[in-house]
Amino acid sequence: MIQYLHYISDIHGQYSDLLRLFEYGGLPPNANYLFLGDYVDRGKQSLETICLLLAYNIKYPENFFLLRGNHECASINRIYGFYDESKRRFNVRLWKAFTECFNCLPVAALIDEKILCMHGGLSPDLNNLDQIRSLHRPADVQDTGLLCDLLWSDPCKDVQGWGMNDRGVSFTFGPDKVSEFLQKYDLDLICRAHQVVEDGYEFFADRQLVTIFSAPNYCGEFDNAGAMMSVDETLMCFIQILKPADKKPKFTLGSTTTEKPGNSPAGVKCIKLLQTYPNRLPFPCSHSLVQRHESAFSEQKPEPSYTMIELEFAVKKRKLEVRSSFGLQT
Ligand SMILES: [Mn+2]
Repeated sequence: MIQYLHYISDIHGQYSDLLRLFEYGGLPPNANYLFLGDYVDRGKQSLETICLLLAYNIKYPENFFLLRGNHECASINRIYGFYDESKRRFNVRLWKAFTECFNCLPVAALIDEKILCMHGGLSPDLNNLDQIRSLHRPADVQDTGLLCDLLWSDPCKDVQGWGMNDRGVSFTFGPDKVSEFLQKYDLDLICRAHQVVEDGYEFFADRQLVTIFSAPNYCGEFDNAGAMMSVDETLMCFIQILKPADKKPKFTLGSTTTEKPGNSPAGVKCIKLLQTYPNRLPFPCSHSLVQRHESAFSEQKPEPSYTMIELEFAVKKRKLEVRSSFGLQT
């Protein structure tokens, strides 16, 4: 039986889309998940989103992992929606409790010693993976430095080495930096999030880096697809794409498939968070929330307004095979 680890990123409070992704990937502990951050802000249901994810993380600590995104930071989610939602629906104290929790989240993970995962990207200050392991927590995200870059930086194909970042925070890095980094640490792939990409996924630097963005129709302002990447024990990657159904496909190549990986226990041999969770992460929610959300999940069936596309690629050979597609990037 093929077993998978699913990567999801950037839910941004789009709770019903999160439920839809669970419907395709399967629920823990029958499926394994690594989330790449940005759970809150922008969307309408940041609280449902982060509570369900934290509850699963507590209930299934061997199968369900959450990394920190740049929105898991008080100075950001004070402005972009999470604070307002917390205050409107509960109180400011709850928002502060989440801030304490976010300040403890790990920021990077290593899969089978070959795939390095983080929300943003590389940092000019990163010279040794032990630097990530020894980042002090709880930590607020500063305007510069290693933690900031891991959460904020972006790849840029027009850059050689390090460049300015239009966000006004951190840097951009070129394909040369990705190659150099992978070679130095004997890694095969960097898997990151942080940027809206049209198809929900986008390769960079000859498939040495992949961006995954899982919120389809981001903010209701983009008509992007949302993607979930799944990796099996041979590090074969499968990308499933949620395409908004009202968006007319550019090309129709055969039928879409609803065959789904998942529904099986751990296949990836070793998921190592570069930082472990503290013994008592100050979670402002409890196990009972899982039960509440699990019943909510069975009641709130997502509407079938999305189509699913699947493709696969071998990390090592960087080979991409499109199993059925609407004319996507290959
Ligand atoms: Mn982000």
